[in-house]
Amino acid sequence: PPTIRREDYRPPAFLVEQVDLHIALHPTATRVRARLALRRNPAAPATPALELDGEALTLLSAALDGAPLAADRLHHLPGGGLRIDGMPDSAVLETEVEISPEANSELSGLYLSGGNYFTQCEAEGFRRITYFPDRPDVMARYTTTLEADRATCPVLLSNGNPDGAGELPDGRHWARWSDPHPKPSYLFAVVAGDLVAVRDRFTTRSGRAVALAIYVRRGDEDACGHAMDSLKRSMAWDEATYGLEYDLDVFNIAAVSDFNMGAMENKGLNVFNTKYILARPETATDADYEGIETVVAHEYFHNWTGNRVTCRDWFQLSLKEGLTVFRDQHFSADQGSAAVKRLADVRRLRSAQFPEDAGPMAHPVRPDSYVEINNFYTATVYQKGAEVVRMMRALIGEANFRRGMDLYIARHDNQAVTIEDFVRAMQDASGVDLSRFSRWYAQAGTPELRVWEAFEAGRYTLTLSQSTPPTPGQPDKQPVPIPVAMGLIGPDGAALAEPQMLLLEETEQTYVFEGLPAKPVPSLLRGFSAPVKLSGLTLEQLGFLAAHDTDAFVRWESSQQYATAAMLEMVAALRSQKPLELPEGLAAITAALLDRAMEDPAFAAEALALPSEEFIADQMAVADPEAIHAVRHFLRGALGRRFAARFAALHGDLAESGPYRIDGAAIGRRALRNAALAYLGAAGETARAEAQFAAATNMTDSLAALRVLADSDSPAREAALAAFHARWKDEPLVLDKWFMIQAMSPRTGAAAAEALSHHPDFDLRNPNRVRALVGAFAAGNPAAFHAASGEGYRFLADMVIALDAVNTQVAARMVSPLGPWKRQDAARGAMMRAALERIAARPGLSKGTYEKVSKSLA
Ligand code: BAL
Ligand code: ZN
Repeated sequence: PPTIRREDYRPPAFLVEQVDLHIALHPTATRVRARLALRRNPAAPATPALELDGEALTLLSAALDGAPLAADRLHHLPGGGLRIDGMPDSAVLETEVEISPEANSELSGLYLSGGNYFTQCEAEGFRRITYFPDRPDVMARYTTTLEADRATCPVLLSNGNPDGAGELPDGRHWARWSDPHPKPSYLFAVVAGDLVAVRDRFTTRSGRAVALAIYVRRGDEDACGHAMDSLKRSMAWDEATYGLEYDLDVFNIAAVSDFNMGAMENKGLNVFNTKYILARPETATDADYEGIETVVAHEYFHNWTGNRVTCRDWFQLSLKEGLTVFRDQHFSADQGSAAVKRLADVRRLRSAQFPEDAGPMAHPVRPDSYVEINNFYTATVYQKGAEVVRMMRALIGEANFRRGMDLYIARHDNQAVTIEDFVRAMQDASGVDLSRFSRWYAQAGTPELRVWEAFEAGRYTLTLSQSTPPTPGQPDKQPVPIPVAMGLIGPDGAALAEPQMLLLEETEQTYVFEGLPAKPVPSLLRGFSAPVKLSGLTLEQLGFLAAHDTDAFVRWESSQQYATAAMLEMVAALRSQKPLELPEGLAAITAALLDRAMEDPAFAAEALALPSEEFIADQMAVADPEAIHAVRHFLRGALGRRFAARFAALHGDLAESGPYRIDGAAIGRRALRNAALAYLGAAGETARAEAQFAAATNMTDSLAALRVLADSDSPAREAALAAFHARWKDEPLVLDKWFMIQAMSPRTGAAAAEALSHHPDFDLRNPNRVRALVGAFAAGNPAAFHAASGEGYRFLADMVIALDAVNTQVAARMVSPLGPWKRQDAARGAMMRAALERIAARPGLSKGTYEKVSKSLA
């Protein structure tokens, strides 16, 4: 399959001014009539031919300016597109195609889920609905007329505002939608079927009344409150923070249980995975509630950053995604504890993006090439992209950043633009030269920051150096500007200097602080001011910072770094057959955390969690999954035993009385209480978990208890899993949790995971279920996935091969855990390669899976 390169970008030969669609819905034979008003693009070299993308379409008719197109002017292209020769400068093209939503297991284009119709067009799904120049720099106005059977399809939705509806013969009906805003085809959407609406209203600050609705399956109406509330808060926040108002009379959301992504920002008609809409205390965890708030905000914020101003081409994906993740993170931070939100974001960045940056698929935030764009909806484009925007704001200041956003939108409203356009707006608004900063968009890899210090006669010298390791296709790296938020702390814990922002622009720079009464401890990267790896502090300094820093991030980070160092030493000890012991320094940090736990329970819960096995593996040149697991298991048990009385007291004291609430304080208390429960479970005390499981009235507590039991050798394990299944077998999102708990349990080996894939409730066609079992096992159960027998790798390869015939996007995603084979020992590396080679050898492999597998093998 061909590689698409950023440098090969050419403007489209033709623009589309107006699209009028008529879609007669039918499960196996949907008819799509498209009328495109085309105009030659003055900005492109003249060409006589028009090329249209198309995939899995059956062409029924084609006419240009009212006359059927003769066969010698109409050519079918390899891959499914069309070429029309002899094009005038402007013309109206009318096509009719037939498609089968029922046969569409890719979940891209128009498909059926539970008997209802949904679409997904990003990135390249619109070409599976009609022939079109399916690229984001072709922006058009759309009207969409939908026609369907009234009894089975009472709801007919598309983008924009409603624009008429009526009856048709034979029990059919129609509805028309008009979208006044020009948009790229990837934002097109249709939802139709037997859905019910939960309604509300929002009035924008300039007085526009917006009708809000969330469409769900009958019976789920009571589970939409949190999503609706999150939507209204997002709308108000974007007005207050950026002056951005909503721009249509309706804002509709539809929830679907078969969905490749989390959600999709289609103009005026967001389509959501049910996972990010439905929540009741009995069925959704606190993390689910937080996910809903974040994703609802994210999709809403796209209305300006993505929809009104969109991407010129898919290499610019982070233009909308990095910026919109930055905006949703900022919004969520404003809703509760900003410090705890930051820890969660950093944890996620480090668990998903840092490994990506160190693996075979490493790519810049703005990639230079791709085979399948769906493979680039990555943690790098999203999460690292958000960090880059965050650093830019730190460099130019909040007020300038806001001015830059205003300028960006004023300049580029209704345009498809590039990341350079965004950076230029920030630069013009602030007067700060950002040319060097743009390297963050162009270079892959995580910069490594090192610290040296000297102190003499009141003069403290801090030297920082940076280097970025080579990544595929980028052997040599230039220094990037790294904002280092910092402070200096004296031996008594008091600040010895004003907090400040150092800017490390060169490979190495030295900073001098005069007149200090004593040697300070440097508190660096406060708030994680840059997405880098920091090293060079001693264990003693880390322990001190964990206890004394005023910056919550550095306190947390220092305790995590301390634990990491201790765990790496223990792994080395275990490998040379030495007995494991609880490091007293780590016990002291834990004791200090417990002393202050009730000051901020949410923070304490985050800080008490040991670094993940994956994170420890990432710190080793060659990982040792069994030893890492044994060490972490040992440490959790040892800490649980050492502090058993205090964990038991916390668990008792934090017991909830009164109704379930989902504010930050209540979430924090449950998190700390369940952290205590988990430590007690690790110490072999499962009676509390059994009692909590039996009595829980909310999913957070129920699942936390089930996780403890599932990870234990308690006789109650099987009964608890069976009871959970029996109770929730008709709730798909809860059943996903049942699969996930088992997939991630160290007690589940590869054979047990494989057995779960034959469970009657497992379904390869449902992406959530696949992620809950296969994704969770391969990415979240490292000891079992990397079992020395190779069974884990074989299981994953079998699943990828089976999935590739059903849903290529999900299949390609599942390849990732096999990528970093160079980080494993020779025997495991060889088995991982063998698994990749077995996938690569499959005839008819999709180009997305092929790209992941071939890049992993390179
Ligand atoms: N645009 C795809 C889903 C999202 O990032 O919002
Ligand atoms: Zn997005």
